Amino acid sequence: MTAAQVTIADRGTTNDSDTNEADWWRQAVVYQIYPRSFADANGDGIGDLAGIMSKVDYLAGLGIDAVWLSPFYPSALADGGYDVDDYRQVDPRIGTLDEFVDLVERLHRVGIRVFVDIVPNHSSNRHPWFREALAAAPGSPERARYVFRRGSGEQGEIPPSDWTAAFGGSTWEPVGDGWYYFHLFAPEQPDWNWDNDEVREDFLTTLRFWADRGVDGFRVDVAMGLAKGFGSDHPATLPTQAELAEIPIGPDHPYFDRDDVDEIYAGWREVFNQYDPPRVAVAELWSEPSDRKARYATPQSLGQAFYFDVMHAGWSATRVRRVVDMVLGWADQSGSSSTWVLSNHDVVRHASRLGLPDVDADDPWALAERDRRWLLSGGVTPSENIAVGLDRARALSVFLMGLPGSLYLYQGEELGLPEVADLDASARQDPVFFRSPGHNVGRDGCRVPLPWTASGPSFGFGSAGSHLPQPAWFGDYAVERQEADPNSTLALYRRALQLRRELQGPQRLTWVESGSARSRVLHFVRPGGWHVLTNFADHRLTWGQLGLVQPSADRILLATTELTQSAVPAHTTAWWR
Ligand code: TEU
Ligand code: CA
Repeated sequence: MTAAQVTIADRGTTNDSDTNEADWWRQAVVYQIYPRSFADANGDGIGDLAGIMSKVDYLAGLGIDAVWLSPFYPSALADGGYDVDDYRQVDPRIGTLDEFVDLVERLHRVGIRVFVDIVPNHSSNRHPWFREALAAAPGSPERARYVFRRGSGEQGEIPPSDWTAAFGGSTWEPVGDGWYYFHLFAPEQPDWNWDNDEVREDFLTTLRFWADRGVDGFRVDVAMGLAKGFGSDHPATLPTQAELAEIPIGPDHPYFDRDDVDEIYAGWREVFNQYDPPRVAVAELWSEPSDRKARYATPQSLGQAFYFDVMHAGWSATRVRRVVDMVLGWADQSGSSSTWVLSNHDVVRHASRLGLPDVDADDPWALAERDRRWLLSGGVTPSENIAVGLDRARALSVFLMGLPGSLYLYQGEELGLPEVADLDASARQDPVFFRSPGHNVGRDGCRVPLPWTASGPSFGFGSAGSHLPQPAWFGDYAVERQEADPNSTLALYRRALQLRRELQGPQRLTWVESGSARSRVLHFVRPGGWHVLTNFADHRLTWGQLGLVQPSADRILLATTELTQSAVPAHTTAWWR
């Protein structure tokens, strides 16, 4: 290090034993597959397990440690499969259980582990137990598996509360006898009653079912929503929506992040630990920054948690720095590892997002709000924003790849794929679009099937169409094209992930101050002298301005744009040793 570099923080988890087999997940790269949109082997326009099977070599070539499969269970697709009819079966449109077992074996053979998605907050309204609940009388054991409440008024015509659901509309759906069931999301997604022993037992059966079939880990949907504070039939009153909005999520909230969720996951942990190696899990948590999130990541609970905070930091050295420190702190606090995510099936793809004008606000939801408005206004993107977005996406992704901890990638981000922001209303599928008309166009734009070839039907997704229409420009991003281009985003991901594997060490980093450019640059060193530096400025910065002596060419490991003129260009991450 030169004299200009000052170590201002040194962080790490107490557990550096990543070489232990049971700890494989701590710094794993997990690639999310949205099965319906990955690859379609039988040409019906819907991605399937056989399609994933046909891409095992592609997945192995990426340099990932695991895949996470979004729901592939039988479903009416009222919410893209997050409305599960049967937790222990494969949707016949996607494949069979035998194919699933086969796929897990094939992936294991090439060193890729498998996560499946568990959706424990709600079932679908076609689940046999929900059908039984509807057929049974109020107060029956069948209804006790879900969250039923009687309405007020003579006939129960007034819903139990005026709460609004996450996708719009009321959280209460009447069933015709003066009673209502509670749904946090769409009416097709009735919430389970987690006070019910049969429900608890059934989920343990589901976890064992998949673990017995070789599944290594579970991604837990809406992990903070399970415990409800209003399970009994007639509490005096429920807060109004306006009052609810003032209750911070946590112990006093009626349904988000209550303390009693811990006990549920302690039971799951017992099941995980009955396997060798122990099964792992990651909690999906949407909430503001809070130390409470680390609870889900302890060894007594799910073991790891998604921290989406970096997604909400946008393109800003100071905000990203703050989030990185915060998340490393939570990793320490929980004895787990940090998790880094820029994209998933619920958000605008980050290659598009990072090209939008910044909103410099402390509100963690400010950027999500900007994205919502952008989509609503038609998602028009000037071509220079597309280029900037891609440069920033490459830089930020490679920055995160350098951080200690585990990284979750979303299918297509390795292609630098932008959002399909202008889908026609007639093509949309997301309940968010239908339930919040004129307010939110929904999440279909990040779920459009992948382009594998530059031309041909559905750009190689399948032999025919695709269940969400692909735009003409999709071919430009095709895997085929990027495999032939050493400067492609795909080539960058492959190279960076391979290097990451070689350079990976203990979960520790040391921040380095970057001269006068500090507010526009992040620079850290990992054990072994692995330097990671990102220039967030929209102009180049010379090594002198960075307070650094230019590393000789043979020390440079990687750069997300070409390093020229003794400078790090705008929107660029460089690694050197
Ligand atoms: O998402 C949880 C969730 O809270 C979402 O409403 C999230 O806030 C939103 O999608 C952000 O745009 C999970 C799944 O990831 C999502 O796909 C499902 O729709 C949802 O649960 C219900 O199962
Ligand atoms: Ca198919």
